Amino acid sequence: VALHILAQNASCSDPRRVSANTSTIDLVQLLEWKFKEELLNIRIHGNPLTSYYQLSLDVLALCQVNGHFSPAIASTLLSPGQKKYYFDTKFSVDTAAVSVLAQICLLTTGQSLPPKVHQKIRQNVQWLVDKILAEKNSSGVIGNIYSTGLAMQALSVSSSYLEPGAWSCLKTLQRVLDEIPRGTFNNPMAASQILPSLEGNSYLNVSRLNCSMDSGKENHLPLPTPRPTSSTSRPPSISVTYTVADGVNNTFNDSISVTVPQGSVFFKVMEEAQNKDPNKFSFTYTWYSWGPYITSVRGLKADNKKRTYWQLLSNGISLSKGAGDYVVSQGERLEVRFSIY
Ligand code: B12
Ligand SMILES: *[C@@H]1O[C@H](CO)[C@@H](O)[C@H](O)[C@H]1NC(C)=O
Ligand SMILES: *[C@@H]1O[C@H](CO)[C@@H](O)[C@H](O)[C@H]1NC(C)=O
Ligand SMILES: *[C@@H]1O[C@H](CO)[C@@H](O)[C@H](O)[C@H]1NC(C)=O
Ligand SMILES: *[C@@H]1O[C@H](CO)[C@@H](O)[C@H](O)[C@H]1NC(C)=O
Ligand SMILES: *[C@@H]1O[C@H](CO)[C@@H](O)[C@H](O)[C@H]1NC(C)=O
Ligand SMILES: *[C@@H]1O[C@H](CO)[C@@H](O)[C@H](O)[C@H]1NC(C)=O
Repeated sequence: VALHILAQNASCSDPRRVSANTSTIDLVQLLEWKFKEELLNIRIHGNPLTSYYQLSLDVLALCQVNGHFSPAIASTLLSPGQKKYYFDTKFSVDTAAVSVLAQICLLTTGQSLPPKVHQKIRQNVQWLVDKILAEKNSSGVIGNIYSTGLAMQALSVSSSYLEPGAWSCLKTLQRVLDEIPRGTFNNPMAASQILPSLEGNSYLNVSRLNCSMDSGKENHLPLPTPRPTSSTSRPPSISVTYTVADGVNNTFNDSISVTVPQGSVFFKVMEEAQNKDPNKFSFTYTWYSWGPYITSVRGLKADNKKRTYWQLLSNGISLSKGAGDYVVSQGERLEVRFSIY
């Protein structure tokens, strides 16, 4: 809902009056309600229904459209914390970046904050900015390449929290530009998260658009006609090892050798294994905007309440792409491992 509010806003359409079939929906009211449900769940169970990434999106969207919520509660919600900003032991740059955007919005949007709240938010942002910077490597990547776009947005709106010379925006930008022709951002979601920072924008610019510039104009985006893929010869086959393992309770760990056409993705390997031996290698998935998300393997289901998920690995290293995008190569040792985040 938060993402839809931002999208409606960016399209110069009112998120409080979205026409849906014959009626209209108030997305802002809907998000206010969902946000309350999240706060309630945290009070009762100590954890959100979704994640702190999504809570940050909530605050960002509600702040942008002047929705009804308490900045004081938001400042406590987004304060430093292991459970909030880490998956297992790994700091989540993505989560921190959206949290910074949300809190810079709180600091810069119209309504004046009580001094204590103002100061708390400033402290939160400082902690987050320092943590984000600590995840930067010498080539300019911040976290991994898919968190870099969000990190750029966060750092560009919080420049007053950075020591001079602490971050070279140009170097990061150059690194991102180098990755584009390699197809790194071919996934539409990956593209959508990298684009704003390439145009000097952040999600905070969404509510500052001049919509009167758009009125009366028809939008005709020229869409490229897809070129027919001229693959005449069949690609050669490659073989990989595929393992399914319960890394939580160690109840199983089975491997199989699978042959797939060169250029196949991880998902294809999983399908082949499932065909060969459904008892051991069956799996289910849910389709998200990022692609297929693996929800269960061999009947063992991922469960957010227990913080379990099916992790994808190659040669023992966690992948930064999903099963639908990761292209496998000859001799690779692939694994899906039931893990805790
Ligand atoms: C939270 C999160 C998770 C949680 C999801 C559960 C939860 N508690 O919410 C956990 C830790 C389990 C997770 C797992 C994975 N994730 Co993740 N995740 C995120 C994060 C930080 C936020 C997603 C979100 O809430 N979006 C907002 C909501 C509104 O959008 P949504 O699409 O409905 O969100 C759901 C899906 O995105 C899904 N999901 C989460 N991650 C992934 C990854 C893939 C490939 C798919 C298809 C779906 C998916 O879970 C979300 C919650 O229900 C994003 C960061 C980002 N920049 O987007 C990374 C991100 C999407 N994940 C990523 C990756 C790589 C993975 C893994 C493949 C890692 C791995 N090696 O195993 C696995 C998925 C494996 C599988 N089973 O298929 C990458 C994707 C990059 C890419 N090019 O595809 C991102 C961008 C992080 C990054 N910077 O690398 N993830
Ligand atoms: C739209 O409204 C009609 C009439 O109320 C209903 O039959 C139809 O299922 C609705 N469609 C959707 C997509 O909600
Ligand atoms: C920086 O991180 C990226 C993505 O994780 C990686 O590909 C690259 O090799 C790293 N560069 C250096 C110099 O460590
Ligand atoms: C986005 O907003 C910032 C801050 O108001 C401004 O400096 C920047 O120029 C805006 N970006 C664009 C592309 O207009
Ligand atoms: C918005 O754009 C219109 C049309 O170009 C212009 O007349 C108006 O001054 C702009 N408003 C702002 C606030 O920039
Ligand atoms: C399963 O076995 C493989 C091969 O021996 C090993 O590489 C992998 O780490 C194991 N996985 C787990 C979760 O124990
Ligand atoms: C691991 O096994 C224990 C004991 O059988 C069980 O209580 C727990 O739910 C299992 N963990 C997961 C994540 O399934």
